[in-house]
Amino acid sequence: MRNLLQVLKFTLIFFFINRVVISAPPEDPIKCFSKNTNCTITNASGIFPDRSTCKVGKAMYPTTEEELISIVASATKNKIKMKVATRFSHSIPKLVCPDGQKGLLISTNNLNKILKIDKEAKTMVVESGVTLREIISEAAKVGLALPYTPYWWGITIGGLIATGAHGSSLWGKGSAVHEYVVELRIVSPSNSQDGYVKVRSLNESDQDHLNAAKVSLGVLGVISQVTLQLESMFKRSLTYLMKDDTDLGDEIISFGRKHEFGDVTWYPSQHKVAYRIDDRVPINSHGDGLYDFIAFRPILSAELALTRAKEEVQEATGDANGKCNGAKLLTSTLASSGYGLTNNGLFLGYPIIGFNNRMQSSGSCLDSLNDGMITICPWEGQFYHQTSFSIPLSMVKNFIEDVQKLVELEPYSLCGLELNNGILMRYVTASSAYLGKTEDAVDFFFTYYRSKDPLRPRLFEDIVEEIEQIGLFKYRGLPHWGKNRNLGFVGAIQKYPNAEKFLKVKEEYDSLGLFSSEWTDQVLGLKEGVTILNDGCALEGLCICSQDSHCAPNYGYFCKPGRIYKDARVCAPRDVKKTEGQNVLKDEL
Ligand SMILES: Cc1cc2nc3c(=O)[nH]c(=O)nc-3n(C[C@H](O)[C@H](O)[C@H](O)COP(=O)(O)OP(=O)(O)OC[C@H]3O[C@@H](n4cnc5c(N)ncnc54)[C@H](O)[C@@H]3O)c2cc1C
Ligand SMILES: *[C@@H]1O[C@H](CO)[C@@H](O)[C@H](O)[C@H]1NC(C)=O
Ligand SMILES: *[C@@H]1O[C@H](CO)[C@@H](O)[C@H](O)[C@H]1NC(C)=O
Ligand SMILES: CC(=O)N[C@H]1CO[C@H](CO)[C@@H](O)[C@@H]1O
Repeated sequence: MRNLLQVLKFTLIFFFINRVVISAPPEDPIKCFSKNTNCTITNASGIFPDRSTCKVGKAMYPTTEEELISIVASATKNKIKMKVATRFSHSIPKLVCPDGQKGLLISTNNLNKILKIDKEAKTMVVESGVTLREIISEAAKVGLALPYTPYWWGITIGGLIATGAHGSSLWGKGSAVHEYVVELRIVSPSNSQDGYVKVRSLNESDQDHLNAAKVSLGVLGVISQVTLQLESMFKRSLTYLMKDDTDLGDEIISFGRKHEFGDVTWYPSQHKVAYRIDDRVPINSHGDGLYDFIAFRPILSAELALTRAKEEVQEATGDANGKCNGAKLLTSTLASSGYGLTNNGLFLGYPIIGFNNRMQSSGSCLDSLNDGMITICPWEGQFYHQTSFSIPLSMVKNFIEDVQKLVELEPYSLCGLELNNGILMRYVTASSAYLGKTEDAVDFFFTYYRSKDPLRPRLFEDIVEEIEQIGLFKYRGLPHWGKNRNLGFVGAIQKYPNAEKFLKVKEEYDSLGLFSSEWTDQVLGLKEGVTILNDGCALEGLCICSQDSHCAPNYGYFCKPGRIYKDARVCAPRDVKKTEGQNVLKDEL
């Protein structure tokens, strides 16, 4: 009870502060020492998986396609490596970094105009730096909707399609935004006869190129414009239902087929599942719902610092039980506050019915981002790893049961995931995009603690690593291109039967590889070295351990086979039976 009051108090404080905060646009992730030269770029979480800094020679901010064309032409003429940067840079892997220190970043920050909305054809033409938030709200103004989108709206159309970003649905063409791209314009290097640049407009009459360009990882050139197929605005009705997780493996597929926008959040240590029952309803259904997801709202930076400090202490003292109690409180607080859902400004229970544009994505913390001291997005100043892969429907049940077996062996092991909103499971469908999903699948998304000290192991590190390897290798999960640690991309390209076709288009569009980097070559299987071997590399997900030094022998963590997946190699405490240093009080759960 006291804890609940505490939470309420914080909520009131941050509502109040929210009102007095002056909105400021997010800071540009590109920082330059002198005017647009000698720059660095970080991802939004401030750090790449390998903790390196990305230095570039120059950053440019075209405002029109003409300017963009001349920038690409001039860089091509001078054989300068290029990469596209966005105003957000929200991807975790090092996709955005050109090789060497003389590279060029072309920011889409000022390519941010909505060019055309055709109400008859229900299409929208936007420049590639336009944000998801604007697309949703501008479409809604004329009664149109992009049906399925990522849940966070602080990303650009260029960046999100380049990494295959998605929402959750098995219906129709599924939840990936690139499925609704009917045309795009892309600016790529070319030979001197062409003036060193070529602009292509791709539509469905050129399936081969469009299938390559939809999910491009940014290696084909700069997408300057995107045409999206929208539909008429509709309403949705959403209810969260918390259930026991015993039959999750049996339920998962039928649930996805039954509910157009359904998703599932799993709290495996609590044996609980929150089913998001989310369906289209007639437009005249009563309700003015809004989903302002709590985890995407601004939060006091002081409160965040406290949360982090608490988890650091729990890690240092091996207080798995503390994590589990924290997770239980968080899960129940979120559930009882409706996760951020309201109707006419209040949450009084389900269902919440509202227009699609108010229910599909959110991110109110964007409005107060980087205002210095007061409120920030909840993930800033945190330090975490993210793993996200999709597992074909035919194997999802097995995967879930494997995770359940691990929880049986170590009941407290996944509370750390639950402290970070649990395991989010979303539906995605097979795509014609060459680097899109190869089968209908469930995407699993995990966020977990990362130590500031790269040589320090995490609590129950072995169990989470084993789950990661079971997903990626036993069931051949496809990594989300915009998330994951290095090991997520081991052998990834071999899982795509159309990879060769993609590489052919890449060769045609950019034979010099000016938009490629060592990292994208490694991810695309053109170079060795997705993983990095050094002391502690497995702790950081830079490698799969093959010897003890890849773990943390000083802290008693050694490289060992998995508990149930013997092919896994994980960093585990010497005596797993006693789970050394993991101070577990059985009666508390
Ligand atoms: C809080 C949060 C929530 C998220 N939620 C979801 C979710 O619900 N579902 C989901 O699938 N993902 C989600 N993501 C991941 C997100 O969708 C991806 O990281 C996305 O790629 C980020 O887009 P961005 O605009 O920041 O692009 P960036 O990360 O800046 O760029 C990504 C890549 O695309 C390239 N690129 C960008 N623009 C262009 C262009 N115009 N032409 C060519 N190449 C280009 C870049 O060079 C880079 O290689 C989330 C991320 C965060 C931080
Ligand atoms: C930029 O970096 C180059 C090479 O590292 C250096 O020679 C030059 O002086 C730097 N310029 C500025 C303005 O810092
Ligand atoms: C598709 O592109 C081709 C070549 O640019 C063009 O001739 C054709 O009209 C386009 N089709 C549609 C439906 O826009
Ligand atoms: C846009 C953004 O969030 N940038 C962050 C990048 O990382 C640094 C720390 O390395 C943060 O201070 C920035 O806010």
